[in-house]
Amino acid sequence: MDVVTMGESMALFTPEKSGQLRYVQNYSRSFGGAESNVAAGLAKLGHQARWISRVGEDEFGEALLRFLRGEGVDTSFVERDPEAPTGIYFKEYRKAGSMSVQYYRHGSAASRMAPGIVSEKALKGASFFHMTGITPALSVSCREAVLDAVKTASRMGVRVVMDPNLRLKLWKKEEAVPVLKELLGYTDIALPGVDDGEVLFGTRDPEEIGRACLALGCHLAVVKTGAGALLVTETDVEQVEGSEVEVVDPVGAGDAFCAGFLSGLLDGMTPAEAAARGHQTASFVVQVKGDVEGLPDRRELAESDSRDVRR
Ligand code: KDG
Repeated sequence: MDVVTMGESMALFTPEKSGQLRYVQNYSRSFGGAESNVAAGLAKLGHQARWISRVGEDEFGEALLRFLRGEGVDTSFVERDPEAPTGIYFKEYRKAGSMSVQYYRHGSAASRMAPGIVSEKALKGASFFHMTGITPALSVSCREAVLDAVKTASRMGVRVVMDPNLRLKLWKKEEAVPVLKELLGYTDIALPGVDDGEVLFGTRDPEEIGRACLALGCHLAVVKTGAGALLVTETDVEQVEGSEVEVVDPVGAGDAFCAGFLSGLLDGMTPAEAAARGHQTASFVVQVKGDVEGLPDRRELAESDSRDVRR
């Protein structure tokens, strides 16, 4: 296995038209979840990716697993829960150029993940363990499960990658900040956005955000600024520019960036080259509606390499 990740994925309902959901009758159903989006992105680029979670013993759970397996993701460590459902979420396109999400995930199967779900067996041989700040927001047992997972990964020498992915719809800032900082303490590579940095460290300055991550124990911070990323280590600060593309649906951009970035590292690239691949991967995803459907394969990535990526 190259990368192991854990987190919740949900059935995603996208309305056929814009406006408040009360006026929408028809939706298309797909799937989304930050960590499985990363796994799907890596698998599509030819890497071995395992996603660990808990899904309901229901039709959405079944369809979600079939979808991810179809994308090439290993789901052999996913638990099924006969008593709790697979979560669902809706997108709402209310104003031009903006979108909001409505979650129906409280008490979901994934919210019942508990310590031990990411076992040594599941992590054996992995280069990276990836997690996000969404999982600890789901429940106390999920919080304990992520902490247990990062401790196990660190003990085994598996590099821990964290996207703080702060979701203030799921928990309050006061609750989130200490938990995310504790997790950053077990993290080798942090991938915060500027919005995460503002809440976590009270600054939107990418370099200050990067330095704050290093102060907590990270070895590399890749701070996503929207237009590019700033890579911060103890000895270096490096800016990597992204390419400009028309954004159809921004959800999943950070996950695609992470998939492309880890793909680059797995291919032996430098962190800056890997971040350029991260941008490239993200630029595909945002041009398609859906959290993962726009992810590129190797051929598309190679074609766009020679075209529109500024490094
Ligand atoms: O990063 C994209 C995710 O936010 C999306 O796929 C759904 O996991 C999700 C969430 O919690 O919002």
